[in-house]
Amino acid sequence: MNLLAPPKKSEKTQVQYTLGLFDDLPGAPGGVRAIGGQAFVLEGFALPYIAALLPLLDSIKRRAQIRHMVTPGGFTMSVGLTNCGSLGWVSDRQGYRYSAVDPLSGEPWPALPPLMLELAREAAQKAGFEHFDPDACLINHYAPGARMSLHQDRDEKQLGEPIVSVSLGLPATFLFGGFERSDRTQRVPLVHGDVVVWGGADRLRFHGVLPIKPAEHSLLGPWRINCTFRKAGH
Ligand code: MD3
Ligand code: FE
Repeated sequence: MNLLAPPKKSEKTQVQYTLGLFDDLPGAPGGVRAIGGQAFVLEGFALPYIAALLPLLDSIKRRAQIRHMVTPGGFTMSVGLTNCGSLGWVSDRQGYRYSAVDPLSGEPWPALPPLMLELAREAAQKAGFEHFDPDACLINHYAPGARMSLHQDRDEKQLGEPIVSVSLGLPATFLFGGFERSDRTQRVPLVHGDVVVWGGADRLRFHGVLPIKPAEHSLLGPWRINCTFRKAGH
């Protein structure tokens, strides 16, 4: 497979609008869809990184296993997760927080590999956020049927920093809401290789993921993996 080729027609979702600003970037594998004032889908942006990225994710999972965390309300999440970076997101009956150690092993989380840092930085820059310096990468694993209910991400110390998310494997419908849980949501289809960057005002919108439809992905089998890069500490 030529990883530098543009995404196949079949992998493309409907284009909402493309910003002329990005049209002449050399080597851009796909278009850019704006889904909010400061939220952008970079179509296929991660495709050139995937061959190198998958073995890095395997190695992270060997050292910090995928687990299903319990929410403060006592529900077990359908999404399995792990982390890399100097901080990792954890949840238990006490609440949500970032922790420098993996509570299962008592060890620090695996380091953020340079290639993953580069992917996150390049994507943030393409969306207009310079000098993104993430210290946490949350790696979510969705089997068919797994979902993420509407929530806000507000545990990070610097809410001015963007979040970069990389979608791999099975397609998903991302729900992008407003600033109140009850606000209407926009459905954003995401496919393998898409990268989404959220910043500014859009950073605090409610969001979630609809249940993943049963299917097999040619590289990842019956899984969707989503890596979200965050600046969680100071
Ligand atoms: C939009 N993950 O881990 S992408 C999460 O696909 C999370 O696994 C989803 O929501 C997933 O918290 C969605 C990441 C994402 C992260 C933060 C956001 C999207 C966001 C903050 C504001 C708006
Ligand atoms: Fe989130």
